[in-house]
Order: sequence, then structure tokens, then C-alpha cells
Amino acid sequence: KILVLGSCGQIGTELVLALRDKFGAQNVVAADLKEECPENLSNGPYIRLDALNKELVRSYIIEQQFSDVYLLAALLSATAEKNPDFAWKLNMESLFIILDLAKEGHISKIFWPSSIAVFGPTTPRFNTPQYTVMEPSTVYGISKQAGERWCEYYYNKFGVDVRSIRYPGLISYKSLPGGGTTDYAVDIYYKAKAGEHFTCFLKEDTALPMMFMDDAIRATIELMEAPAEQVKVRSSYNLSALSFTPKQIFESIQKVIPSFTVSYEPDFRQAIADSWPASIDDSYARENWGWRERYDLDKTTSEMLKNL
Ligand code: VAH
Repeated sequence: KILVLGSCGQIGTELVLALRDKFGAQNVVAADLKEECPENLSNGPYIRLDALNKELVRSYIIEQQFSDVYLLAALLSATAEKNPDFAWKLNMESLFIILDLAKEGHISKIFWPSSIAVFGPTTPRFNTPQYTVMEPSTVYGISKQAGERWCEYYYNKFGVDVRSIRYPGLISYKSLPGGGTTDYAVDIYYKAKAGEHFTCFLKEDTALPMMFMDDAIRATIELMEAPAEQVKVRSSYNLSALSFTPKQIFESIQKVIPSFTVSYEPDFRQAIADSWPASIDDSYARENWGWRERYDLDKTTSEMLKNL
């Protein structure tokens, strides 16, 4: 049985649906703060559960005897800059609750998402390696770097089987993104499909690592299914598929919708984007558990415009 905390988020929604497809809807419990189960997750069990309610999370997980827990509850980069205290609390305390449950033997495998946000302005920006200088300059990035350190510590000290991916920006059509600096790359498709002009909050030449959500979900499940001895990186795996600028995604869309127009009005998120890598070296994921991306930019564009 699987529990997904933070099921209503951009990754959580798609992960619940993919896990239910694979393991049977009744075996995957979706959990989030919403009182009612959202329409798109109604094909299986849903529970209102606050990832920070230690007593409730502990008693529920101990009682239900889940084998795997996916902890996706977090504040993302842009939102976290506006709520630093709560972002640190949510991103860190929820992780300790789950790591300790696994240490006590109540969970056998944990998935916890990290991000390219763990890299900072002093990190080599192109083909950023798995091991390199990491001085994140955002609240979100600091919390993800700290979380990676704790995941590796619990693995080394207590044998907790926790696995993690440093997601790039994710592009999806089944779930709305929330508060990410990379989310311009989702909003642009909504505007193009609606026949509206798009005002981009990043400069046209801001290259960022990105991935179509289907690739990200498949990578997550492949990592969780890999034999433990193949999972050699216990902080978090670099993972990559695409790297593009707002200008390049605009041009990819314009090939399909010639009338589409874009303008660029950078805001506070430009500084966040400038502190992140432009592209990522994910050779450890490729070598350790056979990662291969399937979606390039034009394939992502056709999938997004077809399904929105
Ligand atoms: C964000 N989408 O923008 C998330 C992600 C790499 C970016 O962490 O905060």
C-alpha cells in the first residue's frame, strides 16, 4: 500500500494517477490539506492529512502499514521566498516525521523530491555535475539541500531506504503548477491554447533545465522500483531531459500556432532563475538505474497543446 502526501500538487496529482494505474487504485491513498477529494483523484481513496500533524501522520501510517510513502508536500521557490519561516517548517519538519517513521520500521521505502534549486550562483551553470559546489540562495533551495543531507544521513546511519530526484522545471497539463519559478513554461501553453498573448516573467534568454511531466513520473517510479543496491546516490539524483529558454519554447509553440505572441517582463523570479543551472549532467541516474528521457521540446509542445 502506498501513501502520497501532497497529492494535490503539480507532481502529486500525476504521481497518484500513475501509481494507481500501476498498482491498483485502491492501493494508493492520496492525502492533502483539502477537505474534499479533488475530482481528478476520485478514482481511489483520499484522506485529508496535514503533513505537519505529527500525531495524526504517525498514527495513520502506523495503523495503515504503508510500504511506500511519497512526501511531496512543500512550498516551491517563488512562494517560499514570500513565506520563509513556514517554507522551512513545512519542507523540513514533514521530512523528519516520515524519516523517523521509516527509522522505526513503519515504512519500507520513501520518495522525497529535491530540485535543481539546491544549486546556487557559484555552481557551474552548464552540464551541472552530480557532485559540485552547492550554495543555494533561495529558501526553497536551502531547504532542499538540507533535506538531501538528512536523507543521506538516515540512509547511512539507520538504513532508511529513502530515494530522491533533483527535479528540473516540470511541464504538465493534468495539474496546475503552484508557485514555481519554472512555471512560466506551463503558463505559456495555457495562454497559447487560449489564443492569448503571453507575458513572460523571465528574460527571453534565461535557459533552465526542464522536463515533461510524463518523463518525471516515469523516472520517479523507475527509481523507486530499482533494486536498492543500484541506488548509489542517497542524497538526490540529478535528472534532466530538456534545457531551453523562453524564446526557444515560444518558437516551438509558434511553429504550431503562428499567431501566438509573447513579451518579456522579468520580475523577482528572474534572480531565482539566474541562480540556477542552465543545464544538468544526469549521468549517475543513467548509469545507476538506466534513466533515459523520451520527450524533447517539440514533442512536449505537441502533447501540451493537444491535451490542454
Ligand atoms: C520551482 N518548479 O520552480 C519548482 C522547481 C526547479 C524548479 O523546484 O520552484
